Amino acid sequence: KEKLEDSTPKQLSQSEDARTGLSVEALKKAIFNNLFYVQGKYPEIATRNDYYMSLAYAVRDRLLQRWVASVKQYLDGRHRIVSYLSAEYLLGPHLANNLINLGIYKEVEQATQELGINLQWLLDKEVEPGLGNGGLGRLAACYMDSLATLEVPAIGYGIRYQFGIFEQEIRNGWQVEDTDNWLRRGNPWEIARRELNYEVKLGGYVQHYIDRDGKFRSNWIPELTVKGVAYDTPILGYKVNTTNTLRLWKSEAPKSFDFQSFNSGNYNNAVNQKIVCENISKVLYPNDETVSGKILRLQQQYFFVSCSLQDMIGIHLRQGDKIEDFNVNFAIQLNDTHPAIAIAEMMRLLVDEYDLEWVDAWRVTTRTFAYTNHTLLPEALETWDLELFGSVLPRHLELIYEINRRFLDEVTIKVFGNNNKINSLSIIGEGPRKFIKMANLACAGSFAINGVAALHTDLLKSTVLKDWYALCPEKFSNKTNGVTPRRWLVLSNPKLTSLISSKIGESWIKHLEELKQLEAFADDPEFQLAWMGVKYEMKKILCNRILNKTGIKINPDSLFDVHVKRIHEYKRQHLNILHVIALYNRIKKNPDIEIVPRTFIYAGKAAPGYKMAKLIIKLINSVGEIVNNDPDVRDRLKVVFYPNYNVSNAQVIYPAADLSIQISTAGKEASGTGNMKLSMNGALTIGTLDGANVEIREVVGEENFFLFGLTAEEVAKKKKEGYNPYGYYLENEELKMAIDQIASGYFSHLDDTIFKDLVDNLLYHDPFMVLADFTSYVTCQEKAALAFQDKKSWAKMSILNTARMGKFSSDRSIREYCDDIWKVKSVSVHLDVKD
Ligand code: CRA
Repeated sequence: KEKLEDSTPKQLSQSEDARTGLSVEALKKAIFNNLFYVQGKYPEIATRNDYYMSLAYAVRDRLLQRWVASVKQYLDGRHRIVSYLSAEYLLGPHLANNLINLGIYKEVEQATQELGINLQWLLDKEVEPGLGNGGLGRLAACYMDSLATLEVPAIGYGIRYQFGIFEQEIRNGWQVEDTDNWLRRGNPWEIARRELNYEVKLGGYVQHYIDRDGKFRSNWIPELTVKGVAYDTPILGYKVNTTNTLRLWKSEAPKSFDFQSFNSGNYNNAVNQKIVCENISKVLYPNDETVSGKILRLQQQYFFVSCSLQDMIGIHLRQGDKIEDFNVNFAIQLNDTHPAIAIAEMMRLLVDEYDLEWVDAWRVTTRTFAYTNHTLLPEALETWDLELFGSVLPRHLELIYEINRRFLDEVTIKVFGNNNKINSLSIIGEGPRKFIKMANLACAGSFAINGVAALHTDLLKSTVLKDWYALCPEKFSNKTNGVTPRRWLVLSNPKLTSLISSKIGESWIKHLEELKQLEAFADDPEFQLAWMGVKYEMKKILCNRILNKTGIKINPDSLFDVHVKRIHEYKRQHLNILHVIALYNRIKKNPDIEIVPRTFIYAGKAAPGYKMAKLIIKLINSVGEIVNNDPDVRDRLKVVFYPNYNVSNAQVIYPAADLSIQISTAGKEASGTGNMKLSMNGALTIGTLDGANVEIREVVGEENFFLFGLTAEEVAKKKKEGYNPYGYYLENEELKMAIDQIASGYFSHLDDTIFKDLVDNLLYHDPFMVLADFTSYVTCQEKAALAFQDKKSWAKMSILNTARMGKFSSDRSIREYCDDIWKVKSVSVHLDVKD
């Protein structure tokens, strides 16, 4: 009886309650209790990790209270739910974000201080979950934040990788990868729901038979069955009670041992099976925008999709609703084609397991799914060798054939006689080996298709998905990406946040368009001074970090030229380094030249198998070694490669940037999101008309944006006409000298072999038109340097950049998805008990 009373609402309602209270006293009590009862320690012997865990559990308790209320309300009220299917979630550290969203950052700061510990010291202890490669995974994380903040009932589904994106070290200028053992000290933010598990079949064959009612049936006899166990992480919205679920699946063997093998003495076999099953969720594929075509990857995709669909159907049926009405309760968004197998899996579940007729099943499926395309790069468009696919998913292969047959029957009527069109729309690709085109499966099975920036959507319609657009224009729309201002301003730039709020109040944090009010202060000298003062402080913090990490001392007064993102030829980190070399040569030619001091800050990971990207990292570091140590340079130029770019590091880098480098070849970067985060933090952009840059320039104004380079149209035209990079090399003396130096070993201790592949590629192929854009880039950079010298006008441009970034809040993106695609409404969540 006593126990029951302990958990009555009466207890919960006290603001001093150690489990739910938000006062400093309650929080202190909670941390202390957890140190004792969760960590089993007392202050004298507690480690920093013990304190981190104690605080994290204290915060989690507060989330759980809101989470339970949210789930209950969603189910009781029978609300429509958005389900986001994504193979990646690049979440970043949870603790500080949860403190901000709970609105208790200050209270916790005080509580920890009174306990004699420094909050920052604990925050730094958190190992971030790096369950994504880059933009796509981070976008999923921003969208989870916005969904909760906008009080939209939503579940994020994905994979609980035991090892996330590798950790990058730089040794002798080269990238070296280390495994990311993020779970080694446990994860206080997740709750393992052992009871919530599903079986997933893999491999084997399909039997066909006619049942007693004369119905044609298929029976999939798998070679292997794995079990997916749910691990839930609560995702709290900003200053609301809504707490949604991020449900990640871990793969396990259905029984720890295969008893048959075990009993017959085949111990190895039994243990092997366990390993094979656990391998599925073991590690994230570290490729951004390239597909690997490996069996394990297909198994990963199918594994998480199957668990997620079974889970959703379970939720749906438990509400007492008919399976035919699944699409009334759920809208499923496919984050690129990685989860597109869901379309075939949905058909399998409906037809094989729930006995629906094909047409009924297809109606439900095509009213459920919507597909976001994130790239135009051909190497990122997923296809599976048909034989490989059939060996993993034999039943799905049959289903895809049937989907395709029926679909092509329909299409043939519309585009009669046009075989090229039919081939391009077919889900099965013909060739020496047949293959399955996942983008086509996604398009055929979805009611909505969207790109991630205006230019990207236009290019989708006119190139990669041209025939789809002609076939079903009504499915297409644009949803320009956005980022959450909670993490990317409030959390990473608290000083700028206070400065902004001191002028316009705090409601901009939820309504980013309100930043517009800052325009009124753009000319105010006092505000400009304060604004640039914050920037300077953030630059000094970054200086210290860089000194600690790389040993390089940089000058906070110099222009911080920031190029941070995955390393890829299309993102053209090498164009930037050619500019560095050109400036260096100007100094060497005339050591007394007037030049704006600059620090070039690079960061980003290269896919471990991407040779050219790794070579670009080596080149950056090699140029840095020469430039940073040349006495003639007199510290006016510094090149830094900040190792292991991840969410935590990004949070320190963005606020310190002066110039945001967004120089991808036009037409290649679908959107970009770092461009938005940098501009929000008051950096000015130098960029091409690519991805969301186009829209950023539109809102900040062309006078506050440094534009250069070929347009997407010009790039396409040049390519068609036959592009000759060598001509550009001969034409521009600075370019020629820079390339000659790289080739001759000027930056590599006279080793003229290291960069040969890179140089040859630029001179004779240059698929991303680095040389064509060089002159225009260098000239534009001169303009930027000149502008930087005029402190007042720079401050004004910087303020206007931030002031006009309202559009790029992920809240705006999510609102558009909700209204145009998902047709879902928000639900405000109330706690049963009032504080
Ligand atoms: N690599 C695009 O390249 C875009 C993000 C999120 C990417 C970025 O320009 O901002 O998606 N594409 O929409 C991708 O992952 C599979 O394609 C990315 O992160």
